[in-house]
Amino acid sequence: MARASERLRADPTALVGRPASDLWEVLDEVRAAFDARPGRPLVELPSDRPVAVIGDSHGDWPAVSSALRFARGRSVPERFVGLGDYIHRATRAEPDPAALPSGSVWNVAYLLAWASYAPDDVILLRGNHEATRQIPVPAPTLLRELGRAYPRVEVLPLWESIVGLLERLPLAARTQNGVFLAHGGIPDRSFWDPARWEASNLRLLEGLLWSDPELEYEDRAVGAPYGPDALDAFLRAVGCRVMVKGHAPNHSGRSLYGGRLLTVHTSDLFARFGEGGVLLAEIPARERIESSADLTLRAWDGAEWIPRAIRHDPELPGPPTGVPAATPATDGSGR
Ligand SMILES: [Mn+2]
Repeated sequence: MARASERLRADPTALVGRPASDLWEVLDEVRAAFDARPGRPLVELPSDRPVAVIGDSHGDWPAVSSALRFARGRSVPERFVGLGDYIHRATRAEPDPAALPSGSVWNVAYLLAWASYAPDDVILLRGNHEATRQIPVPAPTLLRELGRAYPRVEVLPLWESIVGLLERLPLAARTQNGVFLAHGGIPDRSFWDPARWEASNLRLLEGLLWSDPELEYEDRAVGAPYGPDALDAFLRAVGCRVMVKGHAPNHSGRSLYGGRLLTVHTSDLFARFGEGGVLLAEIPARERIESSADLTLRAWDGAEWIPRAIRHDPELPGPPTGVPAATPATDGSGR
C-alpha cells in the first residue's frame, strides 16, 4: 500500500476516517523534509514558468486541490504559491461547524504533503492564521476540527505538530519578473531590505501577515494601513512592481493602487466578498510584469477555472496589456 503522504497528494480526502497514525506519518515526513532543507523568510521564484497563486482558503480543500491540479496539469506545469490562511473557519457553508467538519486538517495536511514533496514547485507562505502562537487570531478552530476527527488524546500533540510545521513556512516570495507575494501587506520601513528579515520578528510578521491597504481599512488591532505611495516605494525597494496578496476579503478580485495590488481569496467562505468567486491569479512567464493587468484572474465554477476580467480601482490608464478592462482605449474609439 502506498504511503499515507502519497495517497494524500493524490486525494485530499485520503485521511478522512483513517486513524491518527496516518496523519502522524504525513507530519513526520513533512518534518523530515523541512529539516533536510531549511527554509528562508523570502522565497525567490524564477520566472521560467507561470505561477498560480491562491489566497485565503480556510479549510476549503475542494477549491485548493482543484487549483493545485489545475496548475500542475497545464501544458506548461505552473508553480503554485499559497498566500496563507489554510486553517481555521473551515466551511463551505457558514457558520462552523459546516459541510467540511475538519476541512482545515485535510487542507493543511494536503498542502504540507505537496510542499514538502515538491519544494521548488509548491510554495506555502504563512498567513496570520499560521502565526497564531506569535500573534493570536479571533476564533481559531483547528483544535476543534482536530477533535472532530481524532481521539481526544491525539488532539493537542497533533495541533502542536501542525502549528510547529506552519511556523517554519516562509513569509513572502518574489518572482524574477517583479511580483511580490505575501499574505497581507508591507513591513515597517526598517524591514525594506529582506536581507535583514528574521522569521521570528513580531513587527515583520505584523507588517507582512496582518497589514491591509488603507482603503476601506478595518482595524484588526494589529497590522497597519498602507497607501499607494508606501506600497510603491516598498515595491521599488525590493525590485518588484506588483504585489499579490490575500487577507482582506472585501478586496478579493479587485486590483487597487493603479494596478500595483491584487487581492485573491480561494474559499467558499469568501465567495460572496469583494468581486465574488473562488479565485486564483496567474503570473505569466514573461520577462517583466508591469502591473496587475499583466496577470490572469480565474474563478472556479465547481468544474473549471474560468478567466475573468480584473476590476482595476482606479481604472488603469492606457490600453490594457492583459485581459480586457473596462478602461476606454486611448485611440479615440470612445467605447
Ligand atoms: Mn488573514
